[in-house]
Amino acid sequence: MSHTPTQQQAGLPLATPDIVEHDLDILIIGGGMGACGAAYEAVRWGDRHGLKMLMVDKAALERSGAVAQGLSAINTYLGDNSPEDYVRMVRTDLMGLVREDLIYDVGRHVDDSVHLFEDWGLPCWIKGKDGHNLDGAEARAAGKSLRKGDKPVRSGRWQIMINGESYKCIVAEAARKALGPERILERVFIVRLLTDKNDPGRIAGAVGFSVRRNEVHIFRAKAVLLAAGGAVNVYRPRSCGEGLGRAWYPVWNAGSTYAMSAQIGAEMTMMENRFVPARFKDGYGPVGAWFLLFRAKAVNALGEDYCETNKAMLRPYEERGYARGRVVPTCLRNHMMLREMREGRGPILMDTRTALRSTFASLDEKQQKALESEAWEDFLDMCVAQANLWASTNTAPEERGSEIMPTEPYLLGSHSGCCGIWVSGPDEDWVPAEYKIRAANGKVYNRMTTIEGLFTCGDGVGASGHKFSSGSHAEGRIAGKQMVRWCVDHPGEAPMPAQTPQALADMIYAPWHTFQTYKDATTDVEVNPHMLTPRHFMLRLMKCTDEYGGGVSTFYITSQAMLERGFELLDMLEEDSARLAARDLHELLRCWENYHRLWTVRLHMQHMAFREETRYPGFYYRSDHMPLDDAAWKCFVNSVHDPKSGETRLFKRPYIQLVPEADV
Ligand code: SFD
Ligand code: AMP
Repeated sequence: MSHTPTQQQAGLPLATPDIVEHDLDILIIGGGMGACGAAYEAVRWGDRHGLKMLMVDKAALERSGAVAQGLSAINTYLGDNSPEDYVRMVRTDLMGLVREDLIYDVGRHVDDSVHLFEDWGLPCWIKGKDGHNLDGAEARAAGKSLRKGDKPVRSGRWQIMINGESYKCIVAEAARKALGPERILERVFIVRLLTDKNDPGRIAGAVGFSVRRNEVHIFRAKAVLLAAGGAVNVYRPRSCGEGLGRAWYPVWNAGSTYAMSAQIGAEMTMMENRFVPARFKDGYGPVGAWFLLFRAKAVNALGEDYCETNKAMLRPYEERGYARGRVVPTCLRNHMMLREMREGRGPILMDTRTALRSTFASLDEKQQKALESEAWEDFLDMCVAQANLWASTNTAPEERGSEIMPTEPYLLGSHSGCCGIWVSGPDEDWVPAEYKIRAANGKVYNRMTTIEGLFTCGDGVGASGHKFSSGSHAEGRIAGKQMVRWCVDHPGEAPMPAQTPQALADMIYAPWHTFQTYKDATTDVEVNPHMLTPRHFMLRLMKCTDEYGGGVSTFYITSQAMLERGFELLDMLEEDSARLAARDLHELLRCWENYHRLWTVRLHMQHMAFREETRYPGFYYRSDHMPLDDAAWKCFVNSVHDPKSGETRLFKRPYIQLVPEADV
């Protein structure tokens, strides 16, 4: 690492940042579940080869990413289930279009990550002798553990309960211990990936800047893991005004994974997919534990279980083999709820009262109290805002139900959605050639993208949802090991980026220069004809996507004509993005987050325009193509952007079924 002249740290960025250069074998972008898994495994295999590696997170590792606040459940733990059944569940939930090789691969490895979490100190609930639930502390005191084969407390078939307020701290600590502090760089936001000057199909590194000091960092690396999470605040949230910062998924993940990979020409897949979670209204509290653990029902204003009264809405999908067995796809559950809202039978309530009271009937007073605190802990472990909201609105869940609502759309690849980057599957006989990406050396590297040396995991991998926290970690471990293999197979110099460090620094600090140039044109810097603040930019972006790209204001409906108008507005926004201005380092971060949001959500809309059917009713509707059309669209929609011409090409790739049908 070389470090050019030192500058005094300052609140505001100086016009000329220091340029810090790093020469590495492996660069890990992100510090979330996937990245922590990758670091753990890359160190395990890479240290013996003396590989130089660095993890770079825009935030502080201990609390960064989606698991920052903690979680109360691990949603993927197979236990007695088979990886084949896991594939069937994910396939059914995601309307039949998934990469079964990738999902199977996660399924066969994920429990090992959960056992590591437990070893590292994560308290997991375990069934006691009498069938009662032991929380993490009680289980430990009783000498029970998942690794030893004791049975977890399951909220659902795939989900297990944890005392997970400190989940991320525990996973981050293991990554930090593996890497050591000198191989972690926090509070550095990666802006762009860099490809080789002689071969644009090969990764050469990345560039970013410190959000605490005036430094631009240039990383040259042979292998890069891009694990910067999903995209939030790409659609106008239901919350407004001072509540605007509240969202379900992590507000600090701004689509960097999708934008940066697409920009350098990586093949993307299923970017039309999105996730619209049903959540407790305004606080965005999770519903899974209520539905699955407490067996609560959601009802309309008339007290009707709308999943029963609207059963006929599922028939067209059941008839074609969707919504099979016990799994009703998440989008179709929304589909039924949305009908109630549209037809005026809202608000929709989670019937917490009946759920708690019917469970109370079989419990003594102490057990009732324990159950009540479990219900609160579900929020306190992962969504404190919802507990605050319940407390401040005098909500007693045992007395009355609480409103739930479908939220604004999120783009992600690890939860109940599947947009992301097209990657290689494992190099094994059962994986079809169509699912393998062969590198120039003739070898196949699991989880490598179509850009040589660029890997991804978690939210980054497309067509492979329902990994959640544990599966993202396991997938990071798979990618981490493969990156080591890549480096060992490619001795010698790392590829060289085409751009000079100074040109990259100038690009990154451009919004600061814009501010310097125009700040005195008016007396209020926020009202200035020459420039755009990042906040203004984001509001304009979200208004456009919401109104034209199937957001909440149109009940998730869009069409070719609507999308086309949206593209016009987004193109104008992109033109104006050259005038984004940053007053300080914080705003510089916000500017670059917004560039990433714009890229990501436009690609999402381009994919929606290409797929002429409604594959995910309840997530979005193409009003001009309402039915599912298996004959034309039972395939992946992929895209490749050509950085030279600026064109994005969309095309189909075949879906190949690997796991035979059976009821799940
Ligand atoms: O309740 C840059 N998730 C749940 N998983 C479960 O197992 N159980 C649950 O209970 C889950 N639920 C849940 C979940 C998430 C959230 C937010 C809530 C509730 C409220 C999902 C998982 O958390 C999720 O699947 C994984 O965390 C995904 O892992 P990964 O690694 O793909 O993403 P990340 O953890 O968010 O990490 C991203 C990292 O990137 C950094 N970053 N760094 C540098 N430069 C940039 N430009 C960057 N942009 C981002 C971030 O700082 C972070 O470190 S429930 O809903 O079901
Ligand atoms: P959520 O809190 O909605 O993120 O869900 C947590 C887990 O429970 C995920 O694995 C969901 O797929 C699952 N889940 C949530 N609601 C339901 C439901 N009504 N039926 C079946 N599974 C659900």
